[in-house]
Amino acid sequence: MFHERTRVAIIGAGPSGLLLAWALRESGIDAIVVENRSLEYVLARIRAGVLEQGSVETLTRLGLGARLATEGLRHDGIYLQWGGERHRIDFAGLIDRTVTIYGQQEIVKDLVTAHSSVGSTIYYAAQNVAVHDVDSRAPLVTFEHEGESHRVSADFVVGADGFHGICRPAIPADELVVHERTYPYSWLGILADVAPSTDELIYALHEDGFAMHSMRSARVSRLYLQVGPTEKIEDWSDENIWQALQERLGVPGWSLAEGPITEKSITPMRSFVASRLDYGNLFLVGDAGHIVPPTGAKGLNSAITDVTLLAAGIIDHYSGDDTKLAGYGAAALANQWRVQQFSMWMTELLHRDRTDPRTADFDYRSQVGRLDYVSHSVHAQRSLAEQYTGTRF
Ligand code: RFL
Ligand code: PHB
Repeated sequence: MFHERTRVAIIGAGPSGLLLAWALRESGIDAIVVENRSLEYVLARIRAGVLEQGSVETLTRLGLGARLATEGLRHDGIYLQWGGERHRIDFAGLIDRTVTIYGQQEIVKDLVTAHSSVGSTIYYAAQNVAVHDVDSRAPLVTFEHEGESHRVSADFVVGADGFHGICRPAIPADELVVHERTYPYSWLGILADVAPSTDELIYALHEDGFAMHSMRSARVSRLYLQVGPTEKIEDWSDENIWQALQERLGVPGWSLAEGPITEKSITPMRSFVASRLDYGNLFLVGDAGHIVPPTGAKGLNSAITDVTLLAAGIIDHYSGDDTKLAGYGAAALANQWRVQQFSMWMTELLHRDRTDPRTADFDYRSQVGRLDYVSHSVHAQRSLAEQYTGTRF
């Protein structure tokens, strides 16, 4: 049995866990990170792409902004598209704020590089990870690593272990309420080796369903299609994917360049919020505590907000002030509900819901009415711009 002691034991080496460990380390607070997947798996996971301006500022402040500054693509706006027309929402012109396109796996790579340069303790491919006594003053994490049993005692345990992790279930069921909603559609996402056919992201509502054109670099495109909730990726040939993208993203005088698809997967759409993000000395950050449908690009960004709030609370705790730590759950949830309503709004604005044939047509026409309103009202555009680029209240 290998016994270690640390101030903060972090479960999960996704962006939330690695960023929290880094932010704490910058303030001289030691942490141990325990991850059940291999480093290769963690580095290969393709997910988010849009960073709010505040997230870029946070990463830069923590010394993680070098590659982000040179390789990130700053976007001053997005396009909304419906009825064969494309309309630009000019964030920079409206509210002087921007977003940056930088893949989540690039952030994870930067964090892994930063941690390995200072020798942080991160256990990858840990097995049977379990948390114990989180409601006591002496919480404990146990796991197996390379055939050895480990026991880590800590002041705090942080669940940064994503939606399917073990930390949220460590809160007794009668202490936690789950607020959730599923949507009757999923996203089929692809990465393709082809230069993007657009300078900024296109979000399109089409009679056949939602489609989006995003990107990762000047040579790699990221595209999404709304598909049915039970569809399987095997049922979608590359040819059918491109055909649907051409159909839904097409506008007169513009064409979508195709290229080899290097990754494809289907993600269900879900909204989920745990009623509490703290329990005793256990704290939840990121997807462990909440999930948004990806339409508003908020999952990673709100995880970064959680980490910023929790890091400030833990740092103050070690200076003798527990005010921020005691307020962590309430502050993170307040931000989360703002993010939830925006993500739901964007999702329902842009997806086709044909579940009920009696309302499907009405719903579609009112979505078009809403988009038409946004395209004409500078107030609506400012509100969209403010929420998309990130509110920091
Ligand atoms: P993660 O990334 O799920 O990481 C959790 C880590 O915990 C590990 N783990 C465990 N470790 C130890 N023991 C256990 N028992 C464990 N169980 C799990 C996992 O292996 C993993 O390494 O959660 P985290 O760090 O909170 O990060 C959250 C983000 O990943 C997520 O919110 C975003 O990817 C959501 N998202 C987007 N967010 C944005 O802000 N902007 C976007 O443009 C955006 N696009 C997206 C997205 C998510 C998507 N998918 C696939 C869900 C697009 C898509 C398609
Ligand atoms: C992405 O590039 O993966 C992406 C962009 C915007 C979203 C969701 C995902 O709303």
